[in-house]
Amino acid sequence: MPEPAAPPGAPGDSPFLRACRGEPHDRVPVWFMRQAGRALPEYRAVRERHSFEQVVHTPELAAEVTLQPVRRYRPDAAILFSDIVTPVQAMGLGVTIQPGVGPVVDRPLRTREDVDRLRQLEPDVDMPFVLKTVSLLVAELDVPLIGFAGAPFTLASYLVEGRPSKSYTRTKALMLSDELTWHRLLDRLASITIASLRAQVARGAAAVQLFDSWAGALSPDDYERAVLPHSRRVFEALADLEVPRIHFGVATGELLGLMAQAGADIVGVDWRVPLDVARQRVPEGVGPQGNLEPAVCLAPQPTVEARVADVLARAGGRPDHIFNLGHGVLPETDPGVLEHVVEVVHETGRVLPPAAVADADPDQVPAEGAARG
Ligand code: 1CP
Repeated sequence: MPEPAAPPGAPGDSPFLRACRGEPHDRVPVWFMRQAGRALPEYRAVRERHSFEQVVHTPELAAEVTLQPVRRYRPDAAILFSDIVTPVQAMGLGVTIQPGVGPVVDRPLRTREDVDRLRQLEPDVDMPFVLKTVSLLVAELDVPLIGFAGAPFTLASYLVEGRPSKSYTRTKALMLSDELTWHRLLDRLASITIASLRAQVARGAAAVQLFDSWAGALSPDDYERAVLPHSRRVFEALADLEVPRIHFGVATGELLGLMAQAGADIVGVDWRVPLDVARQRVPEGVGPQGNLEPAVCLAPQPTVEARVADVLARAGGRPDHIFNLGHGVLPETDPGVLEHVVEVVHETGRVLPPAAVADADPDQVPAEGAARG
């Protein structure tokens, strides 16, 4: 029997899950991408004693690091501490996470023969430590746990380049020169991602986020032809689990409509597109997540508060908005500022009742007073 989707400590009527479903709730939910690690001194203390891989491979440590930001910031959701390359690393593909760099691959995948080295992921055999972490967290948390995985394109960018890239030259060269190998690679990565996400949900992850962080490097045409079918397959393969699905990428302003077509319930928006504009680019029924510019958290408090108010106003009090940063927490951020952002969102964010949403003009950014109720 599959385990229940909603963890015992995180009821299905939590503000985060209700917002994912577009249902009325009493406060604007907020969490931060990359809320674990990075800015937290208690994370750095763990990392002084253990490598990143040791933390991820030791369920008690990974659970502890996931809980650290939840204790401090009191967000409405936790996100599993792991990495998008963890599944392929666990399959023995020769990936290391280098401090200050990111994922580095011993033998990058660039030919049809290389791609054939990618087998299917068996989550229980390959990454039991991740699943144990999920189980520990679900037993401990009183907010929903978000499981996550890398989207086929973003994973491919690491595996083909061999390391973090700014231009994705080799990835694009493969995509544009050998369609058969490209689709074979993305198809295999989609299967790995599906297996990983399904296993996380089976252990109690209450929602999933697919990170296509670097999809914004593509033109809409290339995205639609070479990437969208694979991301769509991921979302379709999760539909029967009935957990909310979030789809996020950076610099994806021109892709938001196409990304929404992949089938997620919520589309993450980076800080480059105002939320009210983003809403016009996605169909009714797909909610926005975002989108405070992460660098705003380095500014003085009045600026932080004004920018939080602006995001809330542009969200218009609609019940399907999840407050987040437009990308991950910057390492320089003072954790106290994130704590304050959560308080301000909870205290000043207002969720309109369904009747008021129906009356609201979607093209109109409400005055600040209206958003603050
Ligand atoms: O809240 C959290 O921090 C949760 C854990 C988490 C998540 C959700 C980590 C830990 N990584 C991720 C996802 C991830 N990893 C993404 C998608 C999110 C995003 O867009 O930021 C990406 C692109 C990666 C790849 C990756 N892993 C990078 C980026 C490299 C680049 O291309 O610029 C880096 C630096 C890593 C290593 C990593 N992952 C996580 C941490 C805390 C670290 C740093 C390791 C350390 O402590 O030394």
